[in-house]
Amino acid sequence: MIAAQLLAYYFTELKDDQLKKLQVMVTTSGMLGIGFWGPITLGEEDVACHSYKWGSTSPPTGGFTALVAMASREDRHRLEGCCKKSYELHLAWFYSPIVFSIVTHQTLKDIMGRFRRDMEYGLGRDTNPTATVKMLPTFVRSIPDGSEKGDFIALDLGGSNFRILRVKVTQDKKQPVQMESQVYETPDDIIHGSGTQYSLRTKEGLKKCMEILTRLGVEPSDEDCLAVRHVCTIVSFRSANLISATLGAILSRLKDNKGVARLRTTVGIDGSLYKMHPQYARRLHKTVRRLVPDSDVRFLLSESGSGKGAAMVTAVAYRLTDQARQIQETLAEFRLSKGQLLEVKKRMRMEIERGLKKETHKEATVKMLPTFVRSTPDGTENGDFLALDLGGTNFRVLLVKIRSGKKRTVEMHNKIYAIPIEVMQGTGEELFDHIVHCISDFLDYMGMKSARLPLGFTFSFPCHQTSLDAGILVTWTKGFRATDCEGEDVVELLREAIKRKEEFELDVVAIVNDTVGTMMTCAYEEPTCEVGLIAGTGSNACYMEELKNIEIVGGTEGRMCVNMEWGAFGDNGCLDDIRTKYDQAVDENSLNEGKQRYEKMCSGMYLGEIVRQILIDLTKRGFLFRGQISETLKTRGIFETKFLSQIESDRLALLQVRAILQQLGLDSTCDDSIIVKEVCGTVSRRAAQICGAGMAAVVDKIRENRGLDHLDITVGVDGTLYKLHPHFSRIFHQTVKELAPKCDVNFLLSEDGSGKGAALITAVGCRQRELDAQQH
Ligand code: 0WK
Ligand code: BGC
Repeated sequence: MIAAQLLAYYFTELKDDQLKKLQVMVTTSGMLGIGFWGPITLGEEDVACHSYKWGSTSPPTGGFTALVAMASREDRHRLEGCCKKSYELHLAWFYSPIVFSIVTHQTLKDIMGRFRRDMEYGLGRDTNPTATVKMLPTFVRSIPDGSEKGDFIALDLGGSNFRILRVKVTQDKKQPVQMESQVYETPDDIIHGSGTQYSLRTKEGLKKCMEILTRLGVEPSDEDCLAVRHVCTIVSFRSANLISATLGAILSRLKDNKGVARLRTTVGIDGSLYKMHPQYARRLHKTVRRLVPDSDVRFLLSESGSGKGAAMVTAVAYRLTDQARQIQETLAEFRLSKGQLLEVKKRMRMEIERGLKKETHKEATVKMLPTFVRSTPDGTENGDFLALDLGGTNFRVLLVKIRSGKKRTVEMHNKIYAIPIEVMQGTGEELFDHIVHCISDFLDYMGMKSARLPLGFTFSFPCHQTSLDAGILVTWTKGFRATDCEGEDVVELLREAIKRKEEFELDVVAIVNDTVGTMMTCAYEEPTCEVGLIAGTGSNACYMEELKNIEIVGGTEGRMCVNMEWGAFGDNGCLDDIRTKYDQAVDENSLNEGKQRYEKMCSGMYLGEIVRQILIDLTKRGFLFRGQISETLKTRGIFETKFLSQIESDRLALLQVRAILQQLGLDSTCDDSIIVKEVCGTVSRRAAQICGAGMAAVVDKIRENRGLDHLDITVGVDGTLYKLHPHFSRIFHQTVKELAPKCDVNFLLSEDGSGKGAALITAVGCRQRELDAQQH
């Protein structure tokens, strides 16, 4: 007995480093302990109960057990009133102080690791049911951001007191939270069970100890009190150590979640043990900081209990619900009903008719430009052709070798060149000199500088064509703004630039819109392809219209492909009822304000900008990024449409969405990334739907042109938005199907781009010229 007392006393007086040294010695005796540990196994149930109870906030009972064990035979029986299994405990007593206290730093680290692992188990869907650390979701998704307000009742049950509170949350900076509360008695046995053991430290503590032990019916000596005090200290030490280990595990997980080198955080803490025990807090702080040296941890004692917290959680829940309602209201403007989409289809049809009719063509917004492409390929095309492809994401120069006959083939060689922004927005001469410079580089690269090849020029901008090889640029779109080009024949501009170069000669046979090139490329594979669609940087479509309907061309027989230039749909205001203030902002910030309104609602160049405008608005209203508008978010064009595709990808976890936002310099929370993902999804969905409504108008027009009840047709498609966005094409198909039920539309993705189509058109153009030459 004396030995144990001495041991216990000895331990509590030692500083940590002394404790370490002692460890070596104890281990040896511990070995002894292990031996002894066996019988304890008998008592293990009690020991487990200790450790179990270890976790609870009520004062450590382990100490009580040890107390019993230390008592003289006659005292022990008196204590038996308190617990039944005395004899096992007797054994436990002999060694417990040793076992309790030797929680070395390494052991704590191990416990931290084990706790961290148990946290993962608790978080795992499959492992949670058997996990011990249950990691129960609280559905508290956000911390207060100071905009909460309201009057709340809060109940605080589970601590040493039961409290009912009235909590007023206001915007008053000086006293944002006013509280009134009432504490209600808790049953006696709870008070006795826990409260009074704490302060046994000082002389006064010993006196208190005497008091308590006497009240427990034992007649303790001063030594007894000393020993009891040491046991209490050891038990509370271990409690502080163990809590530190589990807290350390949580802090290390927080650090990993945030992916930061050094975690800076605050631990809100409450509880009578922490508040009342003289050394507990200091011990806990010290051990935690030793266990997680790579974190700056502040401990903030909750002055007003968790009642206020409950009220704040309620206030935050109100705020989040209200925010969610306002965000849904904002996004509701983008969610178009079937009726609205049918209306878009009907209006597109009206604009098509206006573009085709001579008397309304001039004012029409959807220009329905003739292309002088009268038929789709018939397989007899043959020859080597040069093709240029300008207007999409990349500028390409291509050599296309078409061989007709049974085993017809198309061999293509191409090179991609950049068009610097200063060239896109410089002078026309610079732009066409740059184009010719790329052709020269390509001919060098292909070793065919001397060849005088026929050339097909895919020029993806609205051109009034007067023939296959003449096209007046109506207006630039998609970020191009080279001077001295609008109103000019771009084929002439190219020919002049080739002349200026004086290096090679080329025969520019055809100028082709990328929609027409795409249609031809797909029609070469699938003859039923009579419509071309680009859903890329820009947006546009073309289709084979009855010549008699293209009144500005004249002629009655056969068909001709019309380049709709549907990007300008709505420039007369016919879409203003579905255009939002965000669309307005994007248009005002664009190079061609008031033009290409439909394109600006559904093409790749603008979707990111629409999202950025919405994010700015939601951030200004405090719903996102903690209301902080970063410089990045203010930067036009920073939120590229490719980010929409990435963010909306189903395979992307929220963490990865946050990584993308991080790249954009947007420090986001999980909630932020959920809202951003929803905004992206809503904007791209509307784009696919209104694009689908436009296409439904086109295929229904063709069906009616041909007086058919049902039309089977193929649409050749190209464009990065259609190809790369995870949901655009699916929603687009669905919308066409829904809005044009009498048409069976097969969508064929163009593998080779429109360069091949331009070469095919050039081949037809060459043959036509030979035929015309023979007839003259
Ligand atoms: C590839 C075609 C090209 C067209 C482009 C459109 O070859 O003619 O302009 O697609 O897609 P974007 O690159 O604008 O996404
Ligand atoms: C142009 C069209 C082109 C479309 C797709 C639009 O901005 O006006 O000519 O077909 O983009 O590239």
